[in-house]
Amino acid sequence: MRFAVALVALAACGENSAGPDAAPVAAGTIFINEVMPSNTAACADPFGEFDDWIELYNAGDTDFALDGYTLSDDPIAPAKGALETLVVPAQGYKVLWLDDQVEGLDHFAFKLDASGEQIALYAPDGSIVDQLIFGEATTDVSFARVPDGGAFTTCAVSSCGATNGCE
Ligand SMILES: [Ca+2]
Ligand SMILES: [Ca+2]
Repeated sequence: MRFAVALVALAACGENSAGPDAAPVAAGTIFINEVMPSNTAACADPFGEFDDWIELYNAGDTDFALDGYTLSDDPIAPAKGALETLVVPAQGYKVLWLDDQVEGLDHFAFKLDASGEQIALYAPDGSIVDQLIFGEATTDVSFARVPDGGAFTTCAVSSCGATNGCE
């Protein structure tokens, strides 16, 4: 009897997640806005370390909670990094450190390959919200969408946590 009740509860939960009250769609609103696979002097994390970083940008007018979203450099393992309680503020930015260090929720257990690879943000349903596939990266030069949310270019003057302009 208990088993049957549990099955009914699971089915109801699945229906709700696909219903009209589902979480807001991130694609087209949340962007991987800037990526730096090789950082020696551009932007330091709160511990003073020049680690690999990416910047998310929220083009929307409301704060966006990333609970259930994941980040990965490997399409075979999209759930490498869980974004948990992180929030991208409305019209704002969130810098994430790919440093393989245990330094907080905005630090992740993998780094970017400066010789080229990819980085993608996944929605809770596993779909890709945004991604960048990049070639060899120049040290302290970022791949950045200019203007914010626009097309990728390279920026010798990067802007972690601030609007992209390459200057
Ligand atoms: Ca660090
Ligand atoms: Ca920026």
